[in-house]
Amino acid sequence: MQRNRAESPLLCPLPPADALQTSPHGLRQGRPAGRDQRHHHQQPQPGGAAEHQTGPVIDMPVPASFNDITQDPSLENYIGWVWYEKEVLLPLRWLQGDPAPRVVLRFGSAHYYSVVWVNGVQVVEHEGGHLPFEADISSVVQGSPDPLCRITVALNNTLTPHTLPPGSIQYMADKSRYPKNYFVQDTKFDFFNYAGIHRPVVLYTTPAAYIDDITVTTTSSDSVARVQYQVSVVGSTANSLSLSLRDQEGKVVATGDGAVGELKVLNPNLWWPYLMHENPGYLYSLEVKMQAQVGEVLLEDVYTLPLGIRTVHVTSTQFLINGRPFYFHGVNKHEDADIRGKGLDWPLIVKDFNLLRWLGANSFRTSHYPYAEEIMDLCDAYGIAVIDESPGVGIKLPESFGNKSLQHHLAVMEELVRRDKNRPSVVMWSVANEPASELPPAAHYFKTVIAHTKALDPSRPVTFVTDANYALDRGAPYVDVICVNSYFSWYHDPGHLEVIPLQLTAQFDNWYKTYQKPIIQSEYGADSVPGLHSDPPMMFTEEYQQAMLREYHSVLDKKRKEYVIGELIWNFADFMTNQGTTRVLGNKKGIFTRQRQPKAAAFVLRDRYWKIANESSCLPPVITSHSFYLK
Ligand code: BDP
Repeated sequence: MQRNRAESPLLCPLPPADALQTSPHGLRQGRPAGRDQRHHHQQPQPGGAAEHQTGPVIDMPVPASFNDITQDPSLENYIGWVWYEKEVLLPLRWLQGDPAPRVVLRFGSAHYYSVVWVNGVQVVEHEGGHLPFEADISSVVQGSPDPLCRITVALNNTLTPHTLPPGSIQYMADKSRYPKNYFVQDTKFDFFNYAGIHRPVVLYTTPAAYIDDITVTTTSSDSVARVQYQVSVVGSTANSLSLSLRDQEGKVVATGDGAVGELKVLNPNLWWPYLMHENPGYLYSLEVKMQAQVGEVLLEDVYTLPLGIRTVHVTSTQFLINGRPFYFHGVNKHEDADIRGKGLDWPLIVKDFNLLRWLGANSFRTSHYPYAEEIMDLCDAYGIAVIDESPGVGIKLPESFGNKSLQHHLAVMEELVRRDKNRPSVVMWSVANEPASELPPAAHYFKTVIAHTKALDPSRPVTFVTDANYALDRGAPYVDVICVNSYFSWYHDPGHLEVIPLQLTAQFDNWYKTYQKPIIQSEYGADSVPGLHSDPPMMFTEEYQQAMLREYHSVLDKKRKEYVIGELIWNFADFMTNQGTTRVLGNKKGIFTRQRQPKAAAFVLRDRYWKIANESSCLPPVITSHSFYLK
């Protein structure tokens, strides 16, 4: 469980789309020395951004990536320290009381390594983008005579062989070809390494004794469901806990007490994926109340958790949700858009969910890192099944399989599982994408990461996504579901659509014969530049993208009757990458453009996904009216 902005009336978000700044300062770039990866973890000096840093000062919106906000190409490709700063006034009631409330500063995510000060006092540092972190700032702000709270953030987007994702700095020493101190950041993944404070920053309070974590798992038979819960409290040993579970009409359907227990729900409304039931994404609401006597005072904390009742099982040929076979007909996505880069963008998020429903997609993979909690909330509510992927993308260098990297990967899985473990939409964890899993150390590495993830959450299957040869892959023995990426007639035999039936059939047969585990085609696709046409189809045209999809689909149609349990197109939408000779303003394998307009391939996929949904015994809710998502 991660407490977030929705829970507390005392919550005081820093204004979204406002600059984190002290007048008139916003974001500053660090010293060039800070760019050197050898100084990556050298602490920047505490204190204000304005006092300590060189470089231009820019008004910078939060949340957003900083890269595409200005006209300055050096900021677009900047590697190193940047500084954000903002002053906020805290309500006086947050600063007083006996005991005074606990004041927390929370970041939804910041890319990549962050150090945070409040009023010049360091309160937290955090390694890794894509996941939240927070600091208890009570002692700092409550000790101050002034309700003004100065928040200063130093952020460094340098990737090293031991970060997730990994990267390395290449120094170009040849003075005849490169300017002095020239370097580039090399990464082995195919998306632009946007950086900045990507998700909301909020301040919230809890009582001094508070609910720190809740874990729920659910099981069900036809007429009874059981919700196992575990609640942990911090700040008091003498406390009482009471729980009540309400249905969507607000009726209490089960109650419980104590830190560990089970709720019994008669005739439950199960959480079903979109297109598998006429009422997908059914969420109960679990209210957990804590009362604790601290000195003379009785403290009360309340946390309300949306809760979906569903089960997930994997057999050698099937993926079962609530005991029924589930076929993933979905997409791979990115957090990516014009101008804001990877910054959270509500209109874009809601647009994407409307497109997913239009498409008839019932699932996506969070390629290649955990997505914003706001996105995950909508997956829970709309019944979109999620393969929740860690930022383990581009693990290619031998040194990235060593103990230092492994320990960091385990820590990242802990953060991810803690954040998303209670989400019914999350049906599987993916620990990595396309690692060099044929290397000998990959065996120990993936065995350990997968075992650790299963220990953290025994209720879900675990996988990683591979593009290695079936006979050489050293991580595959440890996964529950084989997820394979392939680009026949694109990266292999470019232009030769006729090889697909043979090669794709062999791919599936080989993997299945070796492992007898169900298989997901976790990526396939072709770039297309919208508006480029040719007949017969040629690469990069809309016709070629359509034709390639159709070739894949005819093989998938045979294999989904056997052991193939899903297909996820690469990609939902075009997205930005590093510049390169194979990228025309980014990766163009989207079936939608970056601005979310359909290419011809979107209609091919839409026909297919609705056909698959209608074939099953499920009841597809055809969208006939518009409902608005209000938050
Ligand atoms: C796959 C990667 C994905 C890339 C895609 C491509 O998993 O991140 O964007 O190839 O090249 O191998 O389009």
